[in-house]
Amino acid sequence: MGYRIVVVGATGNVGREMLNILAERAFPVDEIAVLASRKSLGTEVSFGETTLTTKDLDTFDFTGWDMALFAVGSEATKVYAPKAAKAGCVVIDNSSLYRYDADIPLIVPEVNPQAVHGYAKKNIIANPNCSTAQMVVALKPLHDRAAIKRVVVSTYQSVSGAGKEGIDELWDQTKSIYNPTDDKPAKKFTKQIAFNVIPHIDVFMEDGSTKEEWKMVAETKKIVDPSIKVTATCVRVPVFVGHSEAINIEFEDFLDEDEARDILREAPGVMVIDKRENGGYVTPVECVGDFATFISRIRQDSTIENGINLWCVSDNLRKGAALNAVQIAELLGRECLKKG
Ligand code: 11C
Repeated sequence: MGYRIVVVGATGNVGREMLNILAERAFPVDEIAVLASRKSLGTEVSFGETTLTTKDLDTFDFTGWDMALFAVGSEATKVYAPKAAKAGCVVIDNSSLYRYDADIPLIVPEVNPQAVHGYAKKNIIANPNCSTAQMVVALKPLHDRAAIKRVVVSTYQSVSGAGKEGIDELWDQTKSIYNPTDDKPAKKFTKQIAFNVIPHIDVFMEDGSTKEEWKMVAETKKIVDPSIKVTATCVRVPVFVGHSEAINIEFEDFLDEDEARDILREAPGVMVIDKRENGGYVTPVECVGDFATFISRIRQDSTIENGINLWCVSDNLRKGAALNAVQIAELLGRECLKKG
């Protein structure tokens, strides 16, 4: 016996990945409904070997459905997630709307699976930001061994984090560089993204950081440990899919680089590719379509007593969004909504 599942925002990049991953991981589905806004109504999407036609989110009745995976912006989530939750359908939400609500669990299943039991307070579970998800998968097993004091992270985030418009802008601008009569000025991004990097993701906060940077701080504290200090610089780079992060970690206790590598090799969701030779590390193009968070370049930071540097790469549409949401659905099913 399986679940009655709804995917909200099924025509977007993340919604489509959710459907792919539900099928790839053979999630026990009895029935699936795919919902979209009016403008995408009737669009066909693939679910394994089958083709599904989107229904109207506005008029959909969530009663009797077990879980709804939401992949729409905060505005639409604010309207429809409470409707679903009230109807008894557990919402797994990919937007940032509920992440910082103390009554709503924010979950990365490899890191804080025990938090799933908190779902019942509001019938909602939040999925973290992509740049946080991959980082905490790497941090947690190291924190368990040597207690992390402080993290300094610089991100290299792909344009797919900004949705289809981000992907289109990089593609069109890259082509236009070779055809100067076809100028493609920045629209989605604040500056040219082709052959450039932009140290600005999401809106500016009062302290000069950006909201993306703030999210990495707040979400790491909520998911892993509130005592961990995090400082982040988030940068958009001309890569289609796959976020990369250079992470510097300071621990309470000494942790040798070889032990860190061994710990990460055993850690759930992590794949260590770390050879000290040309190409002995993972780059974003190699992680696309994969489930793992890849860790490379693990090495001692010799400028502090207890420090490690590493390089962390993952598919932002998968571990950073759709995969993590499906893993939450699996966890919820296993722990709280058992069937059969
Ligand atoms: C980006 N990380 O790369 C963002 C996308 O809070 O879920 C995801 C934003 C979020 O632009």
